[in-house]
Formats: sequence, structure tokens, C-alpha cells
Amino acid sequence: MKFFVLHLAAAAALLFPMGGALAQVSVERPWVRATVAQQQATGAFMVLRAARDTRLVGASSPLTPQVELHEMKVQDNVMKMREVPAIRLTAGQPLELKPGGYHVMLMGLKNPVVEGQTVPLTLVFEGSDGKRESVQVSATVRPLTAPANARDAGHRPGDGHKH
Ligand SMILES: [Cu+2]
Repeated sequence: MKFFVLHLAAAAALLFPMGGALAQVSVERPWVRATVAQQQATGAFMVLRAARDTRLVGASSPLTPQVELHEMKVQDNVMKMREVPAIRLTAGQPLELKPGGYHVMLMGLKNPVVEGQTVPLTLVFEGSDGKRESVQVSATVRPLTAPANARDAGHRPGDGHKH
């Protein structure tokens, strides 16, 4: 099953339209952090790469209607998370969405997200010409104990945005 999933993700990247005006975005190693009971939010992480400058302007998933683009960063010595309208990609430069940085936030989850599950995600990119394109991704779910950026520990548990 794992092989099948990985294969699908690779195929999705390869099938991506190669038209000249498109950003030709590739998505590598997409994953979602597993949740525990009662946890209603988690993060999706991946490495994005685009042949042309583009912006990630939205994401969606059948798991929940509440999917946002977030950024975490230290402000006045406190790790803060906020929604951002877009995440900019520079041509040829990989950008990693990771704990402690940019991420796709899945909120209002009705059920736990468990290891072994795959989470379908649709990422929407907008090029400098205003044209939009969607990329389908199958993210694998990794356990809570998956190695994460140490800064993630500064994420306050009370804000309802556990990762
Ligand atoms: Cu978040």
C-alpha cells in the first residue's frame, strides 16, 4: 500500500502540465502530522519547487473545509502562528514547509488523523500572470514523534493549533 501511495504522488508530479506559462510546481515528501484524540488541527508539510516564480495561494482537503496557509515565527521571543494570504516561491529554489515555519493548516478536524492514513491535498498556485493551477498531493501521515524543528516546542498548547 505504501508503495502504491508513493507511486501516486510521483505520478501526480510527473503528470503536471508542462505548458510554457505554467509554474511547473513539484511537491516532494508531503506529510501530515498525526493527531491525538480531541485534537482538531494539524499541519501539512512538504518541499515545494517551481520552475517559475509563483505563489501558493490556497489549499483544500476532503478532510475538512477549514484549510489555511500559516506561518510560524518568533516575535518578541514568542513563537507565533498566523494565517498568510500566500507563500511565495522563487524559481528554482526549493521551499520547505515545515514545523516552525510555513505550513498548510488543517483545522476543524472531525476525526483523528492516524499514521498509515494518506491525506489528499489540493494546492493552488498563482503565477505572476495571474493564472491559477492546482496540484494534487497525497500526503502520508507521520506520528507525533516524527522529528521536528526544535522551535516547534515553543508552540503554545492553549491556542488550539497543535501541530
Ligand atoms: Cu498553523
